[in-house]
Amino acid sequence: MQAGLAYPGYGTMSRTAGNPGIRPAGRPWRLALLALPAAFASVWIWLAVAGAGTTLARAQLIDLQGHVVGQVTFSQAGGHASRVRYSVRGLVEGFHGFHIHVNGVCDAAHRFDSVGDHYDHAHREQPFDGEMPPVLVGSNGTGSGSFLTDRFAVADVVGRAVVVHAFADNFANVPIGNAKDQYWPNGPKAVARTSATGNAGPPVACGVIRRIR
Ligand SMILES: [Cu+2]
Repeated sequence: MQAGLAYPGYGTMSRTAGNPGIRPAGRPWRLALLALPAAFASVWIWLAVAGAGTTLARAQLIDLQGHVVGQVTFSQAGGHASRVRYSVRGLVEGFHGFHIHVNGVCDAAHRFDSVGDHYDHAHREQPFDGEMPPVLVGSNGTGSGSFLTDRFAVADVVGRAVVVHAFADNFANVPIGNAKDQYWPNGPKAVARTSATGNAGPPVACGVIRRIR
């Protein structure tokens, strides 16, 4: 007999030993099997109808070899807010800067230089509007996430590029040090790197944001 699993308040539960007293025989059980998928289907239909009027855009991410490595969707979430969902694969483990850049051109042959500056409606430097929470890639090379941002509406970013950078974004938090091999607070080297990419390094994945609804 397999050892049971003890949970507070639930007594002892076993993975193998069923309780014949709780399984109804015959038709009621079959009806339950039919009702469950129907309930799921109705929820999905309701979600589809509820979201039918919202602007939706999608970007397929490619890497520097042109291989598809993920997808990002942008859905209008009311007012000026957007819901961003992403999934990536085949990337290096760790945090990666995740940005909207102004040009919707992903030229892998030229290391995605084609994406141009960061998107910001007021042409600020950091924090710019297209600076999003970082992508966290696990040890198996995949990552996924979802967040809400009011920095842009979906229509603002359609036709632009979403970029995953090689390294983490420092969000303008420049390390303070005074040794020669460290950044100096507000020193030209620190400011230049932070302004360019949040010190996130070059793009490693890129996708053009296209409206699909
Ligand atoms: Cu960037």
